[in-house]
Amino acid sequence: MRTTFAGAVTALLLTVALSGPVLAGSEDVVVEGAWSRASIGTNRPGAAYMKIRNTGDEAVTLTEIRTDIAMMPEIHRTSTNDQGVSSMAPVGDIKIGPGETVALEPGGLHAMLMRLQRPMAEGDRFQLTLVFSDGGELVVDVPILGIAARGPEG
Ligand SMILES: [Cu+2]
Repeated sequence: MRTTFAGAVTALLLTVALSGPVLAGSEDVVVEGAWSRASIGTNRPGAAYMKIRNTGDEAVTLTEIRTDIAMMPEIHRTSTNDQGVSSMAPVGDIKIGPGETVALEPGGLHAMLMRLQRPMAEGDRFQLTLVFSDGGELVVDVPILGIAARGPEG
C-alpha cells in the first residue's frame, strides 16, 4: 500500500515535468521600463511602452500580446511621412535577434490597447502578456502614469 502511493506520486511529478513547454529562446527575454499613460475614458485606445531584450543566443519572435484591460491589444508602428503626417499600422511578428533590444516607445512601436475594458487610471497597474513563437509567455506588470507622461518612472 505504501509503495503504491509513492509510485503514484512519482508518476504524477514526471507527467508535470514532461508536459511543460520546451522553450527555444523566450526564457531569456527580459522586459525593462514598462509604462503607460492614464486615459480619460474608454473611448480612445491606450498604449503601453517597454524595452524587450533578448539576453539569449537564439532569436525569438514575438507573435501576440494579451491583456484583460483591452479587448484588442496589438503591436503597432507609428511612422511619419514627408509632410509630417503620422499614421500607424499593425505590425506582424517581431523578431528579436540574440542580444537585441526592441523598444516600444512613443513615436515608434507601441502596444496599442484597443477597446479598453476600463479606464486606465493613474497609479493603477495592469498585466500585459507577451506571447512568443516557441510557446513561451512573459507577463509584464505595467504601471499607469499620468496623462502627460513621456517615459518610464525614475
Ligand atoms: Cu497604435
